Amino acid sequence: MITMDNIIREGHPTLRKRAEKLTFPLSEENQKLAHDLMEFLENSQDEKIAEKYHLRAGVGLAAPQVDRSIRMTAVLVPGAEGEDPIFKHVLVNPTIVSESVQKAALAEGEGCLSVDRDVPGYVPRADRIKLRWFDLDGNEHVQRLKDYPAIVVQHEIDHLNGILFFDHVNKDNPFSVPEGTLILE
Ligand code: SB7
Ligand code: NI
Repeated sequence: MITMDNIIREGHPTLRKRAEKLTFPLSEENQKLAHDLMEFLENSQDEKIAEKYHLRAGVGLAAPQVDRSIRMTAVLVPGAEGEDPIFKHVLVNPTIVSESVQKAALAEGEGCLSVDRDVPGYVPRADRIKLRWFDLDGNEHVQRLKDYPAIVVQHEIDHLNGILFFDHVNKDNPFSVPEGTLILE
C-alpha cells in the first residue's frame, strides 16, 4: 500500500516534469499503480486507517507524486455521509476538452500531499470543464464537471504537467483574483 513515505515532496525534480502519455493495454505494473493510487485515497479518507498509518486525507493523487512520471491520476471526491462518491475514477491520459471563461477558487485555498507547508491564497481555476479521459481498459469517457470536482481534477492534471498549486497564487497579493472569480465555500 502507498503511505506518506512513498509520496515525494516539493523540491523533487519529478514533480516538475511533464509526465509521459500512456499506451494501451496498460502494463500489469501500471494497472497495479492505478489500484494503489485509489486505495491510498480510500485509506486516507477512512478516519481509523488514516490515523493508524499517519495518512493525510486526500481527494486526489497523481502518479508523479509517487515518482512515476506517467499521465495517470486517481480522484475520489466523497459525497455526503452514506451517499455515493461525487466523482471516483482513475484517469488515464486526461485532457480538458473545453473550459468556462468563468473562474472559481476555493475559499480555503488549496493544499497538496507533496507540499508540507501551508501556502495561503486563492488558486483561480476554470469553474467548469469538459473532461476527457481513458479508463484502465482503454475506454474513452467524456464528462462535464463544475465547482469542487472540477477544481480537484485541474489540480491533478497540473501534476501531470509539472505544475504545483502555488504557481497559480498571486505573489504580490495571494488573495487577489481575476475580476468575477467565484469564491467557493
Ligand atoms: C485541494 C486539494 C486537492 C485538490 C484541489 C484542492 C488535492 C490534494 C491532494 N493532492 O496533493 C493531490 O494532488
Ligand atoms: Ni497535489
